This record gives sequence, structure tokens and C-alpha cells, in this order.
Amino acid sequence: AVTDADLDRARAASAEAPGAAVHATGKELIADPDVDAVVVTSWGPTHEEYVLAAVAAGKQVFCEKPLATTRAACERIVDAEVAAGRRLVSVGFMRRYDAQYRALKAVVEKGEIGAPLLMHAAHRNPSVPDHYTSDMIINDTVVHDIDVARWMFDEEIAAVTVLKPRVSGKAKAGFHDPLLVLLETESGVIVDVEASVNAGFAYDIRGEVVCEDGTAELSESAGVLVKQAGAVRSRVPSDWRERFAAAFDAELQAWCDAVAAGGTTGPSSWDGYATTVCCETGLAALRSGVREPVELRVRPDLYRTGDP
Ligand code: ISE
Repeated sequence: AVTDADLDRARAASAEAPGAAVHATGKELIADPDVDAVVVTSWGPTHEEYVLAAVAAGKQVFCEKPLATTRAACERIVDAEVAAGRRLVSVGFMRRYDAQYRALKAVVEKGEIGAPLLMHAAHRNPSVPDHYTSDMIINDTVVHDIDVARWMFDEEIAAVTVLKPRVSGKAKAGFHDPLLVLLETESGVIVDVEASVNAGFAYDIRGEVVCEDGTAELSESAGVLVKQAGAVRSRVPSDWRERFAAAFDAELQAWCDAVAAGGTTGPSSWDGYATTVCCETGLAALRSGVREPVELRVRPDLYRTGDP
């Protein structure tokens, strides 16, 4: 079954899945007894309503990031899931399913290169759509790096500082672009994220973890490296679809498999909540110019273990 704010698009999508019902609203779709589980990919401010409706109906729900756009909305989802007494919500932080990020985490976790000290990350977008606002550099772009940092080191972010380098001549009016976002984990690992959203040249995603006995980094090229006439060339992806298409597929397939088997998998409501709180803290740090502590509520027992 499918629905969309624009019903013509919903009808077009259902044509690709013959037999799929088209519903007038998300709530109607969630209530449909033929619907076993729900995927929410509407825009952020509508997520809370649909996720809460799915939880109330006792249906598994996969929600694109962010889980919800405010701390309070995420708390309402966490509370509803805790009251339901089982994990029903999975949040779409797809970088956790990217082969390169997984390989990087595996090296760090094995401890072969010692304890982690720092991570250097870059998140460079060639451009962003017209509806993209300046807060979205943190809420919509750095949000991925925040999730990666929490997942990579398996601990919460304790504080956020945002530095503002010289503004790029390519930046949209009113944007601090690029930004340098410093995340401090509870144990003191520092993650620096260079974020730019009008870099022009390509979609360039970088990550290097510095440990006591060595470093590990995402490979510069997923494709072939050509050496010719004294120079090296390879491809840099043109956008996030090219860079992460396989991760999106792997993420959704893993969720479908887990749901078909009667459970769920992937980032939880707690991950969605903690990341939204870090984004709010990041925006506060952007405005204040100083280090801002991240204040999280007590983690409910439902989220004490990792992947269910
Ligand atoms: C964008 O806003 C997204 O949500 C994409 O998932 C991400 O890859 C991109 O870099 C962000 O800016």
C-alpha cells in the first residue's frame, strides 16, 4: 500500500507494484489491516505523527532520518515504544550499512591499531536543493556524522562545538558554509566534521580514525585507480545516490528480513532521539560560538542492548 502528500505520485508508485492499494492519508494506510509494517519517508516534521500511529497499531515501522525534528517529539516516540514494551521502530541512518564504514568500524573494534583517540571526517556536498535552509547543515547533513560517531565508538556524544571558517564564495546567502563541527564523546574521543553544502566539485565523504598504534580510513575510491602520464585519477561520486545507493538497499533489505522474521533491526528510537538532541545542541553551539554540553535523559532498559 502507498500514500503521498501528492496522490498522483502515490498512484504512479502503486503502478510499479501492481495490486498495491493507494490510501488518502498515512493514518489510513497504517490502519489498513493488510498492512503488516510501515516505511515512513515523508518529510521530517511529519515523522512523529506516523511513527506514533504505527507504534499504537503495534506495527513495525522504518522511519527515514530524522526520527523527529525536536527533542520533545523524539521523547514522545521513545515513551510510546517503551510503553508498548518492545522494539517497533527503526531509524534510517544508512551509513551504518555502507561497506566502507563497516570495514572501518571492524578495524577499530578489533583493537588491532589500539584505542581510538580522534576521528577526522569530511562531508562535502556539491550542492543542495533550494528548499535547504542554513540549519539543515547540522540537522540534515552533519546528522549522519553524528550517528556515525555514536555508532563507531559505541558511546554518546557529550559536547558539541561549532567553528566557522571563512565563508565560501559559493555559499548561499545567510549560510555559514563550510562549518567545522567538533563532537566529544563521553570517553574523550574527538571527532571533527568538516561540512560543506556547496563544494561544487563532487560528493566527497571522508573518515579517518586515529588510534594509539595506527590509523584507519575510508578508501578514497570505490572504483578503479588509473595511473597514466605521471598522474593518478579515479572517480569521486557526483552525489549521495552514487556514493550510498548500495547502503540504502542493504539497510532496507536488512529491515525487511528482520521484520519478516518477527523482529526488527537497525538504529533504534534511542539512536534517533540522541542524534536529534546532538543536532539541537549543535545549532545552539553554532549560535553561541562556545562548547555546548549534550544533555540526554536516562536511557530506558529497552535500549540497553544494541541491535535486537
Ligand atoms: C542530505 O541532506 C542527506 O540527507 C543525504 O542522505 C546525505 O547523504 C547528504 O550528504 C545530506 O546533505
